[in-house]
Amino acid sequence: MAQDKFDVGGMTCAACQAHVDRAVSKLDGVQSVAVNLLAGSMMVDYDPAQVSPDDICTAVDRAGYSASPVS
Ligand code: 9UX
Repeated sequence: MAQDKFDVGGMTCAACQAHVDRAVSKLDGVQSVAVNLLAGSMMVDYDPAQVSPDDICTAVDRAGYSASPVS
C-alpha cells in the first residue's frame, strides 16, 4: 500500500470536497481518501498495483477539479 499527498485545485465549498472524495474513492485500488478543503490537498492510501497517481489525478480532473502529486 502506498500513501501520497496531492494538491487539489478548484474546490470552493464543502460539496466540492465531497465530489473529489467520491471521484477518488470509487477507483479500484484506493483504500482511503482524506480531502482537506481549506488546504486544497488530499491524502490517498492506495495499492500501486491497481491504481497510479496519474489515474488518481485523472479522476479528479474528470470530476471538474485539478490535482497533482506533491513530491
Ligand atoms: Mo460548491 Mo463546488 O456549490 O464544484 S460544489 S462550488
